[in-house]
Amino acid sequence: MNPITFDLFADAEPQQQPRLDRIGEQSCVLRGFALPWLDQLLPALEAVLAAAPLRQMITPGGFTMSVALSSCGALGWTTDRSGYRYTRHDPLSGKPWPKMPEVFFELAQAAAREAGFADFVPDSCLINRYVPGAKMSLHQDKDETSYAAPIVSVSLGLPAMFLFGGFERSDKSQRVPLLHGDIVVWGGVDRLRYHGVLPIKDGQHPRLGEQRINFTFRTAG
Ligand code: MD3
Ligand code: FE
Repeated sequence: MNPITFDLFADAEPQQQPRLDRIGEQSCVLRGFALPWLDQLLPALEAVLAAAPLRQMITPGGFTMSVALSSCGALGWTTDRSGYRYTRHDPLSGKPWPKMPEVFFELAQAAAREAGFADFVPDSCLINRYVPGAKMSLHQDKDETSYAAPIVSVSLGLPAMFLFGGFERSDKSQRVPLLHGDIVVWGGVDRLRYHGVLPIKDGQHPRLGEQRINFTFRTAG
């Protein structure tokens, strides 16, 4: 072979983003992982939201969350003046939360496996809807029965700046940009880190319009 024309990187596609970005010891972003699933995911999302509409909930402190929420799966997360909890019924309708669509479950399990967590069995999918200006303040997710399982989060629509903090509220946060189709998996030692989302910037997403949708899959019960 002619050493001058030999290209060491011929197959490496260096202009493409790395598929897996590690953001913590047991956390990573799977860039674009949800994109091939979208045509199945979006109709399933519509069906869930028709049965359990998005609604803005009240925190125990009396503030209305800027993010609108719904859930599917056996358990759904809710908050009101009396506290945070997982329930088997949607308090709006009094009916059980919609069943978790198979495509949701399969995607969450495939992403967890890709991140090194075999046999993730989520029983809850929280659906968060952010419009421009909506945010989520720094918090920990501590309402689940066990912290052994990871959490899988799917970002769709407008971009977000995710804050990935430490184990005390005052610890410095890392900023992680999350784009349409990205999936983040958090587990093990990173499971109880503080985290949040900066206010969403104005914009129009070609597929989802003026919003960001986030699915958060958990083993809650
Ligand atoms: C990081 N949602 O619903 S992804 C939440 O984008 C929530 O809507 C954000 O925080 C969103 O509770 C962030 C989910 C997430 C969940 C658990 C975590 C991020 C995490 C646990 C540890 C570190
Ligand atoms: Fe959270």
